[in-house]
Amino acid sequence: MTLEILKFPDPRLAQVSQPVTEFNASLHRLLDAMAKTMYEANGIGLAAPQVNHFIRVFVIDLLTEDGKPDVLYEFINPKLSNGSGQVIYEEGCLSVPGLTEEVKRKEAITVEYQDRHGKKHLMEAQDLLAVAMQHENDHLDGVLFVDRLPPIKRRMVKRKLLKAVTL
Ligand code: QAP
Ligand code: CO
Repeated sequence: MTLEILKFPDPRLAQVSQPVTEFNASLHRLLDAMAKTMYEANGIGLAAPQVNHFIRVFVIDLLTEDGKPDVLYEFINPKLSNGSGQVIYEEGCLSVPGLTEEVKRKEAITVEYQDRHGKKHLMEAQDLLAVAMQHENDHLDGVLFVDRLPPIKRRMVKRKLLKAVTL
């Protein structure tokens, strides 16, 4: 069973998600369904609010060179900190299909998070993993990668996206 992915300009994508308090079977079922949904959509990251669950959860798998599942990361109640350096990646999003734009992010970050059992972890990430974590963490605060573009670019891209919806 895969989940339906909310698409821009759905206002639900702008909601702020709430912390997870219960690490129970329903959380585990959601995590499993999110991974499956991400793999079927050929994504490398998916946040719970993208599938209409407004809790602070996201999954990431950077995939192998031939696009197969590699290491599946599950992050619950993540707190990103100590960002350093800058990188520019061409980002896309399963909620904004067909659009990619260059976004400036921190090159390295530290993240404190819980696993599906509620156990706390600390992780350092660089490059694509760090970028993916920043992109997914933004979803938990109702922020899309298009919101991270410089203002003129952002207006241009949003107009184009809105036009494509009403056609
Ligand atoms: C977020 O993005 C991300 O437009 C995950 O037609 C983006 O999985 C992390 C996708 C950049 C790090 C760097 C987008 C698939 C997937 C599309 C995605 C599409 C098909 C995007
Ligand atoms: Co996204």
